[in-house]
Amino acid sequence: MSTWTLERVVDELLAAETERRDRGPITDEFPGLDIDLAYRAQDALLQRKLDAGERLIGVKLGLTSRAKQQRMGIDAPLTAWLTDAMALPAGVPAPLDELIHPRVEPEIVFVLGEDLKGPGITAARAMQSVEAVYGGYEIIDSRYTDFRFTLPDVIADNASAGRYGVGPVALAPRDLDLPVEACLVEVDGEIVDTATAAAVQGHPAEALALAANALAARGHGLKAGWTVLTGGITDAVFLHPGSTVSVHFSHLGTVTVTGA
Ligand code: 0L1
Ligand code: MG
Repeated sequence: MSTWTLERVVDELLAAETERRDRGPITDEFPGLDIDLAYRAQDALLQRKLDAGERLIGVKLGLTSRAKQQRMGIDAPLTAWLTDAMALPAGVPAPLDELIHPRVEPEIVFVLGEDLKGPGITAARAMQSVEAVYGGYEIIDSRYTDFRFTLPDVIADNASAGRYGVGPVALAPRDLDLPVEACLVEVDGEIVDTATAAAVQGHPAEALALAANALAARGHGLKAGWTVLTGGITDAVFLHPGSTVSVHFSHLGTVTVTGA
């Protein structure tokens, strides 16, 4: 008989994170971890972090671009939570001694000026709730060995959340043609990838609408002031000690992170 419970899923993922050790996919041992249970585990994992003093500051989407879906072999987007402990201020090196096998990916980041709750949210309606658009990055750090997981595994693991940072430029949505906003990813000065924000669901506002509608189905809404990471635009690159990843956006400036 399976000894797996929702609480054990959360315990194992939190232990992997705090002890910096990766593990096999939980679904290998617990096939009963379906999408519904995985989101309940994600919520319970968030609650543990809030109980420990972290603050909920937004949401992040995962697997919203074809580049990410193809790399991970999963063709469905997912939502996850952002807490203040994940924010890396500009110029602060990424704490590699707190991470397992971090990878960096460029993201379009929204800050909301008003609450947004589904159902029935369209991309146009979602965009009305956006106060500012930033170029940013996410450091993903799956708790699973070699980033090998199924959709329920990665949902329970809060979409591989590690750290994130935002660039120096904030633009109002009306001042940007977002789908054609380009980004260029450099590792130690070498260009490794390029894409435009249209890679994210055709328009990152589609990802925001998706989040609002998916969260509403679970009884949640997005709040004014929250940060929303709309999902990796390109594949993610490993962040090694002493190495610097820079993302140059065409209108949203440059954001840089170095592995400490
Ligand atoms: O580890 C992963 O790649 C899953 C999270 C995806 C994050 C993203 O697409 O932004
Ligand atoms: Mg991401």
